[in-house]
Amino acid sequence: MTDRRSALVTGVTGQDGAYLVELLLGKGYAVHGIARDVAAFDYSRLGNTRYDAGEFRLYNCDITDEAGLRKLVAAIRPDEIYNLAAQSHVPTSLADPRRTMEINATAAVSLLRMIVDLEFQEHTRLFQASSSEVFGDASGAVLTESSPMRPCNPYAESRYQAYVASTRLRAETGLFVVNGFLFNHESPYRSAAFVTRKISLAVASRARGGRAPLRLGNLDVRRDWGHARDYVAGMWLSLQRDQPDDYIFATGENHSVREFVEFAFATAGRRIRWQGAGLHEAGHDAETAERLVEIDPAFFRPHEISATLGDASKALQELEWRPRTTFEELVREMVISDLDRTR
Ligand code: F7E
Repeated sequence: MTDRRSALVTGVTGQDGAYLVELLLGKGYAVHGIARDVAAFDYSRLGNTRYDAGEFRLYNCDITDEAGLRKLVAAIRPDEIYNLAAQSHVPTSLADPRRTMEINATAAVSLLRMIVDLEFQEHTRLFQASSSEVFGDASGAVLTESSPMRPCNPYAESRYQAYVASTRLRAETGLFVVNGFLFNHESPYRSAAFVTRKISLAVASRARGGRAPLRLGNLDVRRDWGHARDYVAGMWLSLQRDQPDDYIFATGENHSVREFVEFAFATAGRRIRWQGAGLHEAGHDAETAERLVEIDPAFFRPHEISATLGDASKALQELEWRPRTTFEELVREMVISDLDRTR
């Protein structure tokens, strides 16, 4: 690789990895992507970005393989590291808290330590992907960087631990590490394990004749949903500052799962009429009376966060970051992408 700026992106095969690689290549970086299975990297996600073997490299490495990761970090000596590797699904963290902790906390902390041990802290800056989940259920309060943190599931606990360790190491060693408290961010690349993509895929499946109703949990939880493309821009901006700090990335607007469902089906020309209540509620096509949505208790969570809402004014003031995509544009893009894909 040449003397261009270099970035190491962990978890490169995920949704955020795709957008971040595109952004960094567009800025002329030498990008080194690592993941457990780089064969899963989907080059079509890079869109029209120009890249060649000299600028973009992929490496197979599990983030929990400390020795393997250390070898790579030492050899690459990256200017920037974006730690996006994570077990990021809340229900999976309830089923497998140990693995969630290993990936999201233990491996993240050892990556930070590694930079210090290699004496790279004068040179290498690190973005640590954190989450609005660390704040727990704040009963719809508008969250800022100084809001109390009350994690209420293993996923949130793991993110919280990585946050605590990174701020401590920052104070102790001068390491340039930024925590980004990312609120829900979605796109056509989102995995179907998350509710937004589950909905957009169901709308597309219905449009091509599928008959199975979409089965969902709590329709009335509200999330501050933004577009992943906007959030990776914030990650990059946060590493360009003179001093490291922590930032909320959010839209400042929230919507219910119910609204997401209604808007997604409306994009495909269907209006939903809700009937019944509680577990017996169902969404029907207002014209044809077909049953489109039903409730499945399996998707309810033990400690649900009823609403999230973030205040990103610090990122706006210090990074000049703002979300560009509206809720309506996000839903439309996801649904249209799935309709096109299945056509
Ligand atoms: O759930 C409700 C569910 O799984 C959103 C991750 O990126 O954002 C994400 O975490 C809401 C929850 O995302 C279904 O109960 C209803 O209230 O799409 P989700 P999440 O758990 O909010 C945070 C910020 C992260 O950091 C995470 O890594 O939707 N919901 N019915 C459902 N959720 C799912 N998955 N499936 C349902 O059928």
